[in-house]
Amino acid sequence: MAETSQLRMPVSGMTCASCVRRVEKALAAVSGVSEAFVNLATRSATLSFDPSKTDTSEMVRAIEDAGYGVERERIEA
Ligand code: 9UX
Repeated sequence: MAETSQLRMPVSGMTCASCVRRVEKALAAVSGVSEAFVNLATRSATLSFDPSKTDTSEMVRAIEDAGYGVERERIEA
């Protein structure tokens, strides 16, 4: 049975709705991520993922590779 974990991370550098879609797409492309919602108003990403398939650092890297930033110390499990 697949396990699902959730976490929320602050995303910096987003200024428009296209940014939101870019970050959501980058996160959804990570193997093990089942849901990725990005909120422009709160500048945060809410993620559901299988912890046996991916981890925080991989999801952070996906955001950074898309050209945005994450304040690692403010990631909430
Ligand atoms: Mo909007 Mo975001 O024109 O990198 S896509 S600012």
